[in-house]
Amino acid sequence: MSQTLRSDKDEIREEFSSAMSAMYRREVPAYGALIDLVKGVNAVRLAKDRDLNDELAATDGLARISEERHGAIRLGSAAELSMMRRIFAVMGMYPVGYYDLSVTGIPVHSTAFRPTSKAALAYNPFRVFTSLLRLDLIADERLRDEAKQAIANRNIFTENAIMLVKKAEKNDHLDKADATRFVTEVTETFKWHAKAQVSLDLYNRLHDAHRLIADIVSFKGPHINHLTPRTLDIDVVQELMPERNITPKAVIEGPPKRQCPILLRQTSFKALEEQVEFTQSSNSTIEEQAVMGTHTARFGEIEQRGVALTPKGHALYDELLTKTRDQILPAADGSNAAEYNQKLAKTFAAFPDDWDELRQQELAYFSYSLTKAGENANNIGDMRPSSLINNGLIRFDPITYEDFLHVSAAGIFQSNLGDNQAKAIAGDANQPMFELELGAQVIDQFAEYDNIQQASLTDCLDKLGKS
Ligand code: OOG
Ligand code: NI
Repeated sequence: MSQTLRSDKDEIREEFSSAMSAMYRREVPAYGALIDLVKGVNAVRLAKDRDLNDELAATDGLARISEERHGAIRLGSAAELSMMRRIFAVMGMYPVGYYDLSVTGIPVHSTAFRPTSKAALAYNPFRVFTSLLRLDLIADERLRDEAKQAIANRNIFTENAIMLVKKAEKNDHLDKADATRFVTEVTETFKWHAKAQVSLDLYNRLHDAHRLIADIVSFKGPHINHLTPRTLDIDVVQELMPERNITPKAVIEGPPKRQCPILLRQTSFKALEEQVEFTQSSNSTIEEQAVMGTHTARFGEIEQRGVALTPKGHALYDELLTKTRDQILPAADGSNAAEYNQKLAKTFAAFPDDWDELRQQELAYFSYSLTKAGENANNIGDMRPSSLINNGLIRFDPITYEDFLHVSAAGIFQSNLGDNQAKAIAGDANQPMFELELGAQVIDQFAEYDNIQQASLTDCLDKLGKS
């Protein structure tokens, strides 16, 4: 029973991920160009790199690569967030992690909805970084009330979507026809609206408080603001982007280029400036023509994913990144990009760059599986896992990082805010408030990786024990 249920959710998630991609391709042509570029680079890389091929095959990661992506949305209220949680649950996507962006001057806090089990991730790992506006961080009381009112007046979900969520929750299942209808209805929520739900005057005041507040409050829905394919070689894609008339950010966010990729490296291209029709001010008495303006919201991004780090590894990553950024911050115009990359690489020399060392020092998570020799082995006695590895009976492969990075996420937000927009918003992390708004607790990412690692090792030892 639970097997069929799981695959239900997986199929809905896959259908949804494709529908979003098709929609974004229509809405933002540069995204289509980027997808084509990434596909080409991935194919070349896989053809050249046998080890990478083997590693992806061993962790069930090969099939998912070309379909893999994440998106991001920003919501306005607890009601929107908790309904979104219920919608994602129908697709087998659950809130993992808490990201406090207020520390970087952005008035939101966030989670990532994604599948969690090894099988579901291998099937389709689609994730959506989901942020919630923190009205409590808007200083101006009148503006805060106007923003709250505008959010309260909108309904970002279709009636059918809500009806189908309730049906799925009740029966723990959606049949094929309902599943397809569900995907169509839910996709509506993510589409772009060229008509704002506020006046240009209110938009401008929201925008003055923070550009992101205007983006969240001004529209009838939480348009998907980017969709990010996964590349197997981000340095090559970054280099080739200008040839396709896409201008990337000056530097790649995250760790430097390494033999053993860790966590996540990302780069993005600037948001589009789009025409928007605003409502007439409520106090205007004469019939005005539509008030036209512009808004920058939607951008493109690519990422390369590496191994998930343990808390110890994550702490080392944070330490080295802070150390780098204490010495140099990448300039938006790219003028110090080479120097930044050099400093970053130099500082990160302190992070072991060898799979076995990363494993032995417990800096990263690995998935264990039997080698051919392991499958044929008998009488292994009471060998310890390390000897089983040394004797070639068990192999280990990096577990892909499925989550996001705080500093990188902040950088991505900024890339779409113009370069000097980092206004100081005093804030503090408030995970309990977020969980109250979400209507659930967020899942601890480390526990998830640890479970997958443990289960793979136990599985190997069981199989060896039986032979
Ligand atoms: C989300 C930014 C976070 C990432 O890849 O780190 C993100 C946003 O701009 O709404 O998507
Ligand atoms: Ni992103």
